[in-house]
This record gives sequence, C-alpha cells and structure tokens, in this order.
Amino acid sequence: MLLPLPILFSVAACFGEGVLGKIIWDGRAPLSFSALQLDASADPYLTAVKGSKAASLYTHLMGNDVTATPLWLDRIHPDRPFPAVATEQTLRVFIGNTSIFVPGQGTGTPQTGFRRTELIAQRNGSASLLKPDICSGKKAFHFSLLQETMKPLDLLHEYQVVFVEPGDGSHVFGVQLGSPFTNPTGPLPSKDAGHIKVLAHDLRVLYKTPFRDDTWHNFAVVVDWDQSTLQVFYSRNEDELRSVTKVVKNLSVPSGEKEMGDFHFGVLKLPLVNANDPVDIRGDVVHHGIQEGTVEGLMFSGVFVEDLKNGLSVGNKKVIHVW
Ligand SMILES: *[C@@H]1O[C@H](CO)[C@@H](O)[C@H](O)[C@H]1NC(C)=O
Ligand SMILES: *[C@@H]1O[C@H](CO)[C@@H](O)[C@H](O)[C@H]1NC(C)=O
Ligand SMILES: CC(=O)N[C@H]1CO[C@H](CO)[C@@H](O)[C@@H]1O
Repeated sequence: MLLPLPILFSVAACFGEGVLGKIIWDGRAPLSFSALQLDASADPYLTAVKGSKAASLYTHLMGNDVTATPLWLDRIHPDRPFPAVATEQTLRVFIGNTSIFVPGQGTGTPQTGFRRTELIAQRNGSASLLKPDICSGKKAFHFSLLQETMKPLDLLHEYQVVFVEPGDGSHVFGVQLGSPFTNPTGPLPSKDAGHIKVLAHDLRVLYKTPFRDDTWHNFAVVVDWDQSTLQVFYSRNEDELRSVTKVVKNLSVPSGEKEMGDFHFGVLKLPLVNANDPVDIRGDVVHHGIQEGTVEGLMFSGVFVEDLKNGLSVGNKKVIHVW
C-alpha cells in the first residue's frame, strides 16, 4: 500500500551567478584520466564491483568521442551550448556475461544472478573515508545519463544505475531503468520500462521521465541527511536543472552512521525468474535467475556531489538557493 507523500515546505530562488556550490567529490573524469587509472582503482573511482577482467574492459573513457553533458561545459558563446571547451570525458559502462561480482575481495559467493559494473565514489583510495562528508548535512548527488544506442539495455530486465547504499544493502535513493523484477514474472516489458525512475528508500517512484536517445538526462538528487528528505532536480542537455518534485519526507532509512552509504553509479542488471528453479530460491535475485549474457552499456557524465551551503549548481554557471 502506498502512503500519501507528506509534502514539506519548499522554495527555490535564483541567486544568479553567485558563488559556485562547493564540490565535495568530483567524479567528472578529467581529460587526462586513463584506462590504467581505472584498472588501479585510483581516485576518484573505486572500481572493484565488476567481473573478473580489468576494470577498463568494462568501463571505457570516451576521450573526445562522446561529448559529455553540455550542462557543465565551458561555452564559447554563452547563449549557445556548442561549441564548448571539453572539461571532462564521458564514461561508458558495460556489462557482459563475465560481469559477475564476487564480494569479499573475491572470497565471497559469486553474485551469479546479477551482471554488474559499478564505479563507487572514493577519496584517498577509500570509499568509507568519503562517507561522512557526502552523507551529512544537505548534499546534491549530480549525474547525467545517455543511452548507449549500439548496445542498449534490455528493458525486460530491471537495472539499478545510480544509488547511495548503506551497509544494509538498501538504497537511500535509487535510479531504476527497465521492468522491475517480480516473482513470479509479470507482463514484460512493464509499464514505464522505458522511463528513468528515481526511487525513494521505500521504492516509491518520486519522479519518472522517458529515456529518450541522443539526449543527456541531467539529475541532481538533494538529500537532506538531518531532515531525512529528498528532492529531485532534472533537465535535458544544456537546460538548467529545475525541481521536478517537492521536498519529500521519506526515508525509512536508519538514522545516524548506519544511514551513511557508498555512492554507486554504473549498470546493475537483475535477472528474470527461472521457472526451472525451486520455488524457494526464485526470489534470490543475487544468486539465481535468468541472465542472457548480452553486452549492454550506458553512458555517464557530470557525476559529482555538492554541498548545498552555497546553493545548488543548476548549470550555465548558475546557482540557486535550496531551502
Ligand atoms: C588524502 O590525501 C591528501 C593528499 O593526497 C591529504 O592531504 C589528506 O590529508 C588525505 N586525507 C585523508 C582523510 O587521509
Ligand atoms: C554466461 O555465464 C554463465 C555463468 O558463467 C554460464 O552458465 C552461461 O552459459 C553463459 N551464457 C552465455 C550466453 O555465454
Ligand atoms: C513517508 C514515509 O515513507 N515515511 C517513512 C519514513 O521513515 C519512517 C521510519 O522508518 C517510517 O516510519 C515512515 O513510514
């Protein structure tokens, strides 16, 4: 049963070109960032969540091949998005049939139900060092998504592509594509399979928008860690971010340190139920179910975490105050 969303007070006023928001963690890959750094799991990305091969076989740095979201580029003509000076490279994240993660640094039970390649925000080689900074006060989790049209996702499956994950495996917020996993399997594709969905901790859909191709979909999810609220901001391409939800009181999240999580982005593909499996394991998506083993990808850019004391960056060098 869905509860009505309690709506809190929310106002946003434009500060114009004020002091830029303070970036706590910057996951926008510099132009100099290399495949070897991905393989070494060097800052800013922890690249451990992947299959058995080198990280750079699953995550490609696109150099000049795919222009990152125009939202954060330096424009040559301020009134036009292009041409612009590139300041970051797009990341193309792939999964294939070898994308089976083995937790516990390779000692745990292989997650054969999933296929996953994820990048996790880290500082000084540690995701946990960063957690208290990104999971306190009021922070915006920024990210932009672009379809990989040559090797698209299979929307009959569920994908989790961005989330903040505390130790209990829940998601403070999450971004989902495709058809949510159900046991038994419902009609596929599900309604809204082709939408990008932003979910609250209790999996309610806070916002959805069609996943159009040739379009950068820009998001900022504002988490107020003290008030346990979420608010979603969204735009396409060079358009400035605007709020698409009210501030929503959420979070069945445990409070204090337990709610602090790692910031993941990438491709996590859930299986479909395998009707040949015994009934009692059909819901164990981590270890069982059908995976076709196809190669699929998704593009990311504009990934960073911002402290909102100085306001929220909405693109085009503008900052707005968010209460
Ligand atoms: C991280 O490394 C930087 C320099 O590389 C150092 O100044 C800083 O103290 C380190 N931070 C932590 C929390 O270890
Ligand atoms: C994918 O990998 C699984 C587990 O290693 C294997 O059983 C399956 O045959 C593979 N599928 C394809 C299509 O290669
Ligand atoms: C609206 C909503 O989801 N509220 C939940 C927030 O978290 C608390 C604590 O777990 C729940 O009791 C509420 O139902």
